Amino acid sequence: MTLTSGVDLEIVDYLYSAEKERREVVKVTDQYPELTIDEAYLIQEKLIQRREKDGARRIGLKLGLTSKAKQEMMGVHEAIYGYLTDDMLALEWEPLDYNKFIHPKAEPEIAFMIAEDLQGTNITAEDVLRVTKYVAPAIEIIDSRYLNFKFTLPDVVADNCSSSSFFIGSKWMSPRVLNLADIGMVMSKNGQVSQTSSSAAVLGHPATSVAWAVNKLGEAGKGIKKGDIILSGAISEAISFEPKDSILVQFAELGSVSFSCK
Ligand code: 0L1
Ligand code: MG
Repeated sequence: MTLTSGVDLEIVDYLYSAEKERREVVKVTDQYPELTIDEAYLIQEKLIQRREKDGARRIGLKLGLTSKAKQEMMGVHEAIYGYLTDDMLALEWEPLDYNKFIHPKAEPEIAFMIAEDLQGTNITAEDVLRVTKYVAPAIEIIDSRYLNFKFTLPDVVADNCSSSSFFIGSKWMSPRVLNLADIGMVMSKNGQVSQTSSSAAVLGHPATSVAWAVNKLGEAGKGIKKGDIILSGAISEAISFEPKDSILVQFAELGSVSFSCK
C-alpha cells in the first residue's frame, strides 16, 4: 500500500495507546491488509520517535524470528528487528510488576554489548564479534499488543517486534573466551525445567543474527553504535508466566539470569 503520513501516525497512536493502556487490539493488517514490511519498519521508527518524545532513550536493538522453526511457523525467511529503549530495562533484583503487561512471555537470549560503531551491508559475524566487548545472559519479556499474540510479519514489525522489557544477568564475558556457537541453556519456571536449547538455535550463531540486523540497518543508511545492547534472538520458545511466578535461565559457562513477578 502507499502509506500516507496521516495513516502512519494513526497506526502509531493505535499501537502506542494499546501499550500504555495495556490492552490487546486487533492487528493493523485487518484494516490495512496491504501494509508492506518496509512500511511497517517506517511505522516502527515513528513509534520509537514517539516514545523518545515522551522521554525514552534508544539503547539498542532486539532480533526476532531468528529460529528456523519460528520462521517456518510464520512462513517467512527473514528475521526482524526492533529497538530497545532505556525504560524497557528491568533489574534482576527488583520484582517484575505483572500489571505493566498485557499477556507477557519470557524468552532466553544472549545480549551483546557493543564497543564500537558498526555500519555496512556486508557485515559478517566476525565483524560483530570484533566490536563486541562482552556477551551476557538475558531474558526478554515480549508482550505483543495484538489479540492472542496473533499477527502477520508487517503487524509485528510495526509493533516494535513485541518488545516490552528485558533483564541482563550480572556475568559479562568476552565472546573470545566462549564457544558462542553452542552454549547450552535451560529455562525453568518455579523450579521446573520448561525449555532446553543451545545458542545454535539463533541462526546457527547469535553473532550471525546480529550481523543480519546490522546489514538490514545498513540498507537504510543506519548502523549500531558504541554502547548499544543487542538481544540476538530467542534461544527457545517463549513461555507465558503469571503473577508470583519465577523464571530462571541458566547458560553453560555464561551464568544465569532470573526474575520473580509480583
Ligand atoms: O523477540 C522475539 O523473538 C519476538 C519477535 C516477535 C514475535 C513474537 O512476538 O513472538
Ligand atoms: Mg526476543
